[in-house]
Amino acid sequence: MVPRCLPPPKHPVYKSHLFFSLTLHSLSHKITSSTLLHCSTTATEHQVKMSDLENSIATIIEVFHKYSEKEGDKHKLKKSELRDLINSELSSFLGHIKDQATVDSLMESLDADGDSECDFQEFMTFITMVTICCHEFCEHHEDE
Ligand SMILES: [Ca+2]
Ligand SMILES: [Ca+2]
Repeated sequence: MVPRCLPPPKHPVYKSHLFFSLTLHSLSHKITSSTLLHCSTTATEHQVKMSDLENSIATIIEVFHKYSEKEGDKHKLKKSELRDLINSELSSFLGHIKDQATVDSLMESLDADGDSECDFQEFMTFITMVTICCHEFCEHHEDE
């Protein structure tokens, strides 16, 4: 089931979720260094099979870095990197970004710290919004 009728990137529905607080710090203490070691070991050596959810988390991290490392700061997406990521990895859900104004507007929405780039935390807010929209879309269509 792939939702294909999500609102475009500039749609207000995304902004409404923008500031919901991810309590990252309350979660981070639960992720011990051994968990991180386990993750990196399994990702590189495939010694232990990761679950679907763990695989999805690893994929999100991997995809972010695939694009963030292309130009400039390796840990942040500049506008062109963000556009390329969406056009290559999210176009089934969000469509293609063709004009600069859409990229500018999206970056403005995501850029919480105002450095004109999208870091991983800002990216995760975006992925969370898209995921929530997908979930709402699926629930809505299940009820019909
Ligand atoms: Ca970059
Ligand atoms: Ca930023």
